[in-house]
Amino acid sequence: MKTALITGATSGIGRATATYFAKNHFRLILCGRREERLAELQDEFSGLTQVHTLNFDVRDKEAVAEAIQSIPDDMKNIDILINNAGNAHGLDPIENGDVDDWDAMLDINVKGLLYVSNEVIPGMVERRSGHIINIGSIAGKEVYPNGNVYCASKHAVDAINQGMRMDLNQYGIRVGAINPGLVATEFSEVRFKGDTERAENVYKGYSPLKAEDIADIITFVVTRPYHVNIADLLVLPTAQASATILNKKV
Ligand code: NDP
Ligand code: 8X3
Repeated sequence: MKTALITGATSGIGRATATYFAKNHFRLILCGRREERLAELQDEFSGLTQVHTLNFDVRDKEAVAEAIQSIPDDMKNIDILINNAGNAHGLDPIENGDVDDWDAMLDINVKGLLYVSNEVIPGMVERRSGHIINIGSIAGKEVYPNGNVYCASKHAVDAINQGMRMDLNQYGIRVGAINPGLVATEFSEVRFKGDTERAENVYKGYSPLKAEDIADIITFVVTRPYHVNIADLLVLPTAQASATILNKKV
């Protein structure tokens, strides 16, 4: 049975992916900062599969290392890494940007992804086996007004995904990105710092993707035969034609 480590498993896409993986009886290492949610997930999935939870902030290099090195021996060999933890912080024109928001996005979405990967990749290289899925975004393919630093962070994920694939190919490790458009999760709540009304408005008047849509696709990607690597996938709600073109009537 495969072992999967999912960052950002406490909400949205990560949580839905954990649910899909548990139903497929993958052994799960679930990560996030909200301990009570990790405990809930452990309870929820324990009848289906073996679950280990890790509570750390991906920004903290030492905490990332300590947490991943603490994984019990019987779950240490990670077959699948889902680099999902991330968020947008703010939606402001560059001249009004909040430097703390910029730090958060670059530290979490880019450096956090690298810190986690840095702890997991050596084992995959040693075993000449593994599959890494990086969760990018349409914001990693296009830039939209006021998206500046969030888009930069996701363009970095796109570049890292390509670079990882090239470097790890010689070890037989598969690497691919899933780049969603708008998905209704806690993403907008976080982006707008708890302004629920503004967050809900993002998804009003059309059908956004659900976290489960992306989880279903991730499950498809990681269950392909070994010779198939889905390297880069853009997934939009039907109502969305690009980062900036949204048909609110659908
Ligand atoms: P959610 O806000 O619902 O989930 C974000 C997850 O990331 C949470 O589990 C959160 O856990 C975790 N996380 C955030 N910051 C940290 C941190 N510093 N350390 C550890 N974990 C952290 O958003 P989504 O599910 O939508 O987002 C998941 C990924 O999908 C992100 O990379 C996002 O950029 C990407 N994405 C989202 C889209 C959308 O429209 N929703 C579209 C395209 C891409 P906790 O708070 O417990 O630490
Ligand atoms: C999340 C989707 O369009 O808000 O990456 O950037 S978007």
